Amino acid sequence: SSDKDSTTTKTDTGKAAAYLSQPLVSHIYTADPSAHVFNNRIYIYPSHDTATGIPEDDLGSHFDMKDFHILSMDSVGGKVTDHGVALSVKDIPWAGRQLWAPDAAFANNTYYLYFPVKDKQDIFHIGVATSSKPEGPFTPAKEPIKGSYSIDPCVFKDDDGKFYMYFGGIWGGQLQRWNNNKYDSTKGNRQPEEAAILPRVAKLTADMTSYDGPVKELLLTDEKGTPYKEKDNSKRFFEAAWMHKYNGKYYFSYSTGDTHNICYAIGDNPYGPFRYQGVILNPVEGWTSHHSIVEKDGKWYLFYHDVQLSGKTYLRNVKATELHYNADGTIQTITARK
Ligand code: FUB
Repeated sequence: SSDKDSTTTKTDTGKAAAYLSQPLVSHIYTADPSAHVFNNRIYIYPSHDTATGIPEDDLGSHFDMKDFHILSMDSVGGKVTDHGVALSVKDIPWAGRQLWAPDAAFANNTYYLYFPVKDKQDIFHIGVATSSKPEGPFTPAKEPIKGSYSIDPCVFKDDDGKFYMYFGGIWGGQLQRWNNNKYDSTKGNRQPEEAAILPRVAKLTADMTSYDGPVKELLLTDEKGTPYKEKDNSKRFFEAAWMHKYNGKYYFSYSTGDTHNICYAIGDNPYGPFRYQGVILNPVEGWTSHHSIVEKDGKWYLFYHDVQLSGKTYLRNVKATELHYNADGTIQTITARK
């Protein structure tokens, strides 16, 4: 209905207890929630799912998103505001199609929105857009970030004020086509015995719009320190990178894609290596799983999505629930199925 595709500002309300694990908004479909606390308020940077009639395939062509809406709320369980269209694919000079999972950061008195989109040759790159307000509207740079590729940027601010971008996604996210930061359109998915493809990391320059040096691979290993093979698909990286810090340790979390887990691994510095610790979120309804983790007022929250409202994998709805650590710093696994 036209209501589902509304681009106007709307609000949803709900009572705190019942609200947890219910869709944060239901007047539009939203996914891939990257949550941040700016000015003591929670801002969520999600994908905006719509039904455009593109048939489903293994490359995710049915995820045919055209703009972003930013959501905000004072607290999890409180009133959620949809700030309307913050950036449209038609306003990004280099963009072709498929505006996928974004993230945001604040520095230099400016809010930066980072987004993956295919260029006019159908190759994913990551772009940046700026605004004076966390909810936008955002003005995109004329070119993608030089040296960027693939999807799902996560921009992490370390305690020393340096920012790092983690990114990448295999299959439809095209990471398998990039080796040593060079593109080869003939490279397909890896075979079961081959080394698993690794996520990427790049430090950002002080102006937040470029990479400060070459993109590096982020080494992920199993509990024993052994790097993964492609066949280790219940634990190896697929997409949805997120980084957060807890008690001085770096927690890198991600989706395993075709096995639908959100896993995490711990490291001692932003470049890793990262050793597997377990599952944060068991498979949800729908094929994709994509999350973020944020602290607000001393509590930790997991933002994630499922397809409760539509039952369709490409029409998702974002949710939030509390996340709990054990005394040893491990995270308690969340099962969010209805
Ligand atoms: O929303 C499109 C894609 O689906 C995202 O980029 C992936 O992380 C998956 O959630």
